[in-house]
Amino acid sequence: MNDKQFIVANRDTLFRDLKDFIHDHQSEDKKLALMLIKIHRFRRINMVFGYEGGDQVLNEFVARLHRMARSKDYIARVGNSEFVLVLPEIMNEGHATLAATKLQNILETPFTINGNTHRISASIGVSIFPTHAQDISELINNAEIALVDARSSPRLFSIYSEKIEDIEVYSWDIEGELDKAVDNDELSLYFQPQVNLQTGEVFGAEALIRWCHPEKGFIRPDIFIPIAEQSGQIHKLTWWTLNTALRLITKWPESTTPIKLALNISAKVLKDVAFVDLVKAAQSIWNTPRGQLTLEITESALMEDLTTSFITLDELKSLGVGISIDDFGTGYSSMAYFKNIPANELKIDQSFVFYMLENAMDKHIVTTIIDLARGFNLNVVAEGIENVETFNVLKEMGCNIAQGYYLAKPMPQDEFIQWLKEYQLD
Ligand code: G
Ligand code: G
Ligand code: MN
Repeated sequence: MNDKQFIVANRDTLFRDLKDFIHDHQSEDKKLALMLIKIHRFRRINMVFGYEGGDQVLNEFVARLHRMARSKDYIARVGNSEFVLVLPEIMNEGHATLAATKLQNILETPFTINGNTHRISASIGVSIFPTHAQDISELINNAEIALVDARSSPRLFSIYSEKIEDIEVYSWDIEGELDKAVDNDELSLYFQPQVNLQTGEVFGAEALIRWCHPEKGFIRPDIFIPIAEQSGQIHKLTWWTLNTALRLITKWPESTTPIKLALNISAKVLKDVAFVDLVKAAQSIWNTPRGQLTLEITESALMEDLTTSFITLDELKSLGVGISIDDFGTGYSSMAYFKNIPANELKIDQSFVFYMLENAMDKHIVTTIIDLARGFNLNVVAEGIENVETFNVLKEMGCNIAQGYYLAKPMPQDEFIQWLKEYQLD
């Protein structure tokens, strides 16, 4: 661990110094790159390791950044887990790409926090003066647009271009297009299987919404769901998902124990007083057997308004609907409320499952959640299982349901039915 403290500018000094940088570059034939770096899941690092652990990561990150940077480069911390690296006097975009690649490489070595190794990932958005921007605010703005794009790029890195801006949220009317999407049949549901870890039987499937826009291609739910939540379109979407899913499952092959269906429900919808009636109506339209439908609610959504959500969840339970707490372990729940939680399932957040074999702390969290679930007689789903080793260890740990790419990726209805048939033959 490196305990040397490096000098890092803050947001205010960055703005001041950028003025000088831009001024210097105006007269010359040189370019300047602004890289916006966002460390992922930093909140979780703070939660698991405390602020001291979080600070250890930041110090080490800055130390590595200093080691890779040229002496004329400039580093600033602009948010909790956001940094800016200014690369003055570069000749072309290639230099920025090189720097971003180097940056991703220095993150490949795990970080040590309180003696535990931990992997850190970050997205990088780049914008170049004067190629992409004429002033500071445009430069930063375009780096932010690139940062959004970076999250879905293979190397978690993106350089601003008008094309990106075009597909990113900023410049087109997602809200308007989303309204049409429902009517134009652009939405579909994919299903990802869940298997009983102890018996090997199929337990159920999680339905995941997909939007294929005729011109823009696939648009990720992490982009359009938050917009739908803000605009209120989430209610229409939820009604669509509920009905589509319950209609589709009537075509699933018969099996000895009915295959459960899990749907994601956003916090916004949970607060809607009419929601319970909608679920009731959809179940009666499609004749859904009691116990087949499970609703996944994120732990953080639940925590937003405990009293109201507990009442709603109790009403849903009385309709024979299962309640699963999604992304469990990331939402700061306390034992005080846990004993009354109206749920029958916990879903361990995939970030804990990904590295549980190499990270003792992650494994410890997984064990704790499994024990907690058993103590309260709840099902426990591990999602994000990507290999057989993780699958086997979870089985030994007494986890009861598995979900992840190791078993299957989310699939369209026809493929899912095919998968079921083949799986059940084995
Ligand atoms: O399937 P994918 O990994 O792209 O999903 C990204 C996120 O979008 C996940 O957090 C998932 O829970 C959420 N999501 C997927 N489908 C739905 C849906 O139908 N409704 C809501 N509210 N969220 C969904
Ligand atoms: O937030 P929520 O738990 O609903 O997110 C579910 C998302 O996780 C789905 O979109 C699905 O595509 C994704 N997912 C499921 N299993 C795996 C896995 O094994 N690896 C990765 N990387 N993602 C997964
Ligand atoms: Mn989910």
